[in-house]
Order: sequence, then structure tokens, then C-alpha cells
Amino acid sequence: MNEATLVIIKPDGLKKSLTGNILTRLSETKLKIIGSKIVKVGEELAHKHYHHLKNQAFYPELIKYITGRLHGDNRVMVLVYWGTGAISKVRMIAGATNPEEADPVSIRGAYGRILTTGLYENVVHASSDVEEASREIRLWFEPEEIVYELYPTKEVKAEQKTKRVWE
Ligand code: IDP
Ligand code: MG
Repeated sequence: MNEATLVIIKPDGLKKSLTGNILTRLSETKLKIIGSKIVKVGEELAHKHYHHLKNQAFYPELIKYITGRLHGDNRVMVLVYWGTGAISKVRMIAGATNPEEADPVSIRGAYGRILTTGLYENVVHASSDVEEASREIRLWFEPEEIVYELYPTKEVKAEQKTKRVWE
């Protein structure tokens, strides 16, 4: 079944210049990239993305990680991959959550590490099921930033809104 999944190359992936290596590994899936961008991750987005983990002991460290405060660089790369079995194909290449337990040839096995704080610095995020993918893709992307119409949309009038344009 065709499905979409969200991938985030976390701040350690960008800082370590691993973007190319990770995209090359993900291309083994033969899935289509239907959206991609570099995002500056603020607190609000970070909390929304990881809200289901808020009671975990590692949560404050996880928020520091995804907002780039651990690496002094708040950029991540977010991508939407689309195709048959996209969620499991990407999770397979990403590897287990704990980089020490991940298959050494998976992305997390090859490039991840466990910090002395205990946090798993594991280079990539990948949605774990269809519901999570839908929630995450709609959180990180606007409809017009994805080339396929994945989810229902609606039109709203935004006349009062100001936006920044090139001078
Ligand atoms: P996932 O990224 O494999 O889906 P989640 O359970 O959703 O794993 O956790 C989100 C992120 O939180 C992980 O990718 C990892 O960076 C971190 N994390 C998860 N579990 C632990 C843990 O037990 N100790 C330290 N960090 C963890
Ligand atoms: Mg998860």
C-alpha cells in the first residue's frame, strides 16, 4: 500500500555533514521524495513533535537535542517519502532507536551514539505508523509544500495576516 512517512535528519546529522550519506542510504528504498526543506526548530514545534514522550526522564535532553541546543545549530532537514510500505522501509534502514542495539549497517547503527547523559543521539527520526506519519507531516509541512495531495485540505481566508517577502 502506498503511504507517506516523515524523515528528520536531526542536528547531529547536519553538524556531522552526514546529509548526503543519509539520503543515499534512504534512496535504497526506491521511495519518492515528495517534500523536503531545512527547518529552524523552535521550542513549540519540538514540544508538539515529541509531546507523547513528555513524561520520559530523557525528555528535557531530547528537546535540547531536536532544537539544536546540544549542537549549537538549530537546523534539521525534513523530508516526506512516499511509496509502497514507506514507513517500514524507512524504519528498517534507519535502524533501532538505541544506536548501540541498531544493526551496524543501519543509519543509526553506523552514525548514532549514546551521550553520557544517556540520550540516544541517533541522527534521524522516522515516523513509526500511519497515524504518526499523518500527524507529523501535517505538523511540519504546509499542504503546498508537498507535491502530492496526501490529506484533505480546506481553504481559509487569511486577509489579516502579514507575511515576510523579499525586499
Ligand atoms: P524512535 O525515534 O525510534 O521512533 P521514540 O521512542 O519515538 O523512538 O523516541 C524519540 C527519540 O527519543 C529517539 O529517536 C531518541 O533520540 C530518544 N530516545 C528514545 N528512547 C530513549 C531512551 O530510552 N533513552 C534516551 N533517549 C531515548
Ligand atoms: Mg518515535
